[in-house]
Amino acid sequence: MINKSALIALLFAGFLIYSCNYPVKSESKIKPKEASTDMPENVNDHPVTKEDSAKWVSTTLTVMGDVQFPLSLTVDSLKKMSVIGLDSFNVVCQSGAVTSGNIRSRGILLKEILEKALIRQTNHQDRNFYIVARASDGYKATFSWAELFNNPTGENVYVIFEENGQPIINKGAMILNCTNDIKTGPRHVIWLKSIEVKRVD
Ligand SMILES: Nc1nc2c(c(=O)[nH]1)N[C@H]1C(S)=C(S)[C@@H](COP(=O)(O)O)O[C@H]1N2
Ligand SMILES: [Mo]
Repeated sequence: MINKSALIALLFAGFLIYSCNYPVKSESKIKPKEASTDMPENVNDHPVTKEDSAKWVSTTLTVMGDVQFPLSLTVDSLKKMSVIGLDSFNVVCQSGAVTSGNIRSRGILLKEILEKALIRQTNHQDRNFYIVARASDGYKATFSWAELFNNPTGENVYVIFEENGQPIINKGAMILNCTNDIKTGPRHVIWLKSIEVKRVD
């Protein structure tokens, strides 16, 4: 004859065995997070301080590399070229965060600068160049010759010198952007200091 406390002890032991074999929640059963190629970025990763701007601002844009006429451009020289106005440009980080919104700007096409500097093409088939837009803090963006000269993107890459009716002070004096990029942040180069043309060996 089993007494009451023995029955309780038996039930408790049974429960313990059950819960060890069938844990309610198992770490291994938690679905791993989806792999992402994006860096975990957010708006707060992009503060531009007055100190940074004072340190990195470049008032000349050097065009160099595989070009016949290396150039040194200022905002004044850009103003003498074919200036285009842009409405409501948004800077969207790779993370999806809008870091700057609804910017009205003025600038010229990068293509016009490269046509002036004249890429040193030796013949008709010599088209494998890449163009690096470099900032004074070391940030850079890359374009290909075909992207600029044989694709609609060429009509969307600008060197900007004015935002919302004002000269660019904090992020300038010149900024490069590519308005048809899906995320415009990565190829939005603030503190632009050089455009470098390089031939693919
Ligand atoms: N020179 C320079 N340009 C840069 C960066 C930088 O660190 N240095 N950060 C980039 C990133 S990650 C983003 S999302 C955008 C943010 O631009 P905004 O601060 O003008 O909105 O600038 C891009 N351009
Ligand atoms: Mo970003």
